[in-house]
Amino acid sequence: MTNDAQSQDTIDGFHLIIDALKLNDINTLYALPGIPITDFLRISQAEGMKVISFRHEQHAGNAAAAAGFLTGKPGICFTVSAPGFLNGLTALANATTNCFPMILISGSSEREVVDLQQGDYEEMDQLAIAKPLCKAAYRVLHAEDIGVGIARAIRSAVSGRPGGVYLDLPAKLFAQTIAKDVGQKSLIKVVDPAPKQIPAPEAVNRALDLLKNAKKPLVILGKGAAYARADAEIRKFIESSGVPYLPMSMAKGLLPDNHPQCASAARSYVLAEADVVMLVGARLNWLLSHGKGKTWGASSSKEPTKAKIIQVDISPIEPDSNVATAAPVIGDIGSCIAAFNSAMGSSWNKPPSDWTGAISERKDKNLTKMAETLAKNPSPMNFHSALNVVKNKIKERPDAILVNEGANTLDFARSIVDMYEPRKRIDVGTWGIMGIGMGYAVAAAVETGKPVIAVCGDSAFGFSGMEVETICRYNLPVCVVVFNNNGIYKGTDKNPAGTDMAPTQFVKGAKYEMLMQAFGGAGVRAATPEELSKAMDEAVSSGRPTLINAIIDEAAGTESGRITSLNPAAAKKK
Ligand code: ADP
Ligand code: TPW
Ligand code: MG
Repeated sequence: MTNDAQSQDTIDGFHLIIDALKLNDINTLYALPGIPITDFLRISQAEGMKVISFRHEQHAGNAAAAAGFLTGKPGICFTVSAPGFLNGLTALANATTNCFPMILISGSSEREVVDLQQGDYEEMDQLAIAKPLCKAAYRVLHAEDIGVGIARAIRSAVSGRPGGVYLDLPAKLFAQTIAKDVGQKSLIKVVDPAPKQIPAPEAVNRALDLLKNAKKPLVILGKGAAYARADAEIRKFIESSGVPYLPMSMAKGLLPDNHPQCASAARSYVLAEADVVMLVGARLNWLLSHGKGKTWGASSSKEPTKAKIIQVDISPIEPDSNVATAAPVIGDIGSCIAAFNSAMGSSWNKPPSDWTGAISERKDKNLTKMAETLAKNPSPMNFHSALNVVKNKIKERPDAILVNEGANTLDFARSIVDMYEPRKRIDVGTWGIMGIGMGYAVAAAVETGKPVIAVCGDSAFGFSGMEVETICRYNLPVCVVVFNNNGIYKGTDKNPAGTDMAPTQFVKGAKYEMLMQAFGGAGVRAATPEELSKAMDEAVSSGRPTLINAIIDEAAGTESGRITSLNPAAAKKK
């Protein structure tokens, strides 16, 4: 048999991996090439896959995670062995923490050499290292198992509580060949990868009884509710129940932030006062003060809320994680909320008007106060006057995706910039992690084709700043707005010893716009709201990669944004 005849009858690992992914409607790879995956990426591209090649694996991983959240399919990141794998691991762990489905697929060195620790090129027992940091981890050694490996990874990433999955592919696997018909038969199209999970009727009724008898009910929508894509059912439930709701940051826009029942502008009041709180795809973690303390109207930091908790979540072990849960409702949010909607019937009484009235009163007062602050035009700009511009842009383009990271830049944007459509805001998430900016922005542009506005603190931007080259290379419609206050939180810290600059300070007057110019994109300095507005308009209408260096008063920020109290020194002062 000639070589040609042989290759017609056989199929190699490269093609089996590509075919297995394609069979499951996965057509985009976020990656960084090198041994042993360079050829794999070349062949993938030749076979029609979209391959987005990054400058650092962490951002390829973050892109895959954001793709997972935005599409509901696992985002795929490919890395090289040891150092590349480790660079991608932060993103895998972050995706798992955020409940985003992604698969980190990494090439690895040969098992025989790794296991005997004989010092292979980039030797590392990657599977063992990944395992505690993700939802599931698998390794494929034989070409005939590629189909099963990819199928298991997909199902693990998206079923139940979504999360990150690691798939280890030793270098030898790629070039292994098997008979073509055997190979093709070994591939699996995953049927119903994220099956519905129907809640028990008694759990639904228990929760509804609580909600019905509440004097001061409150719903909290989290990013799990945004991820669930049950937008119409959720809106129907909120509107027909009449219960006020608070969106967590990535649930903003699930219902428009200017909805009359949105209680964001009276957040402290509703959390402290509510007597029944229904969590929908939101954990009672640090972002909600663990359900304890002053935030919840309790007298000490260890005292739990007096509110009765209803928790709608797909994870059966999430209830009672921080305070007692009176009514757990376990199932997928779409099925749970649909069950609520049908069990509520037509005789549902809306919450008492003294509760909704008191909320409206506070909202009006706070919104008026905020409008006054936003209308001020200080020089240099502060967070408020610059974010007022971003607020107006998102109002004009509610379909744009807002990526947001930083401390003050994040906290202020979260409360000032209203969102109007679901899954349009992606940010630092559960960990409050810096460095997601450019990876998320790339994925948002690639997956949605919509304009992307990335509002990043100058420190936050620095973590992924080199990816502006990636943005230019793929000519993505991304407008990065760097909130440049010369540092972390502020630019005004002093080093008491008077030698080096303080650890939170950066070079003053840095020209971040030049970074984008270096790769052929547009770079603009904006020192006033007018300049910022004009530059953002141009960026969004042209779709050209743009970086706007927005000059913010270096004294305007607060230490750690809104979480100053978590600093150990602050705890000491208490
Ligand atoms: P936030 O940070 O917005 O408060 P979290 O990440 O803390 O949100 O919580 C998200 C929750 O949503 C997790 O507990 C997760 O199990 C849950 N979740 C994710 N997807 C679904 C789904 N489809 N159905 C039900 N619960 C879900
Ligand atoms: C991976 C700690 C939290 S916020 C922040 C850091 C370094 C930067 C804040 O400065 P920035 O924003 O972005 O300029 P602003 O507007 O307040 O000036 N490493 C990681 N994640 C986190 N969260 C940190 C460090 C941190
Ligand atoms: Mg800063």
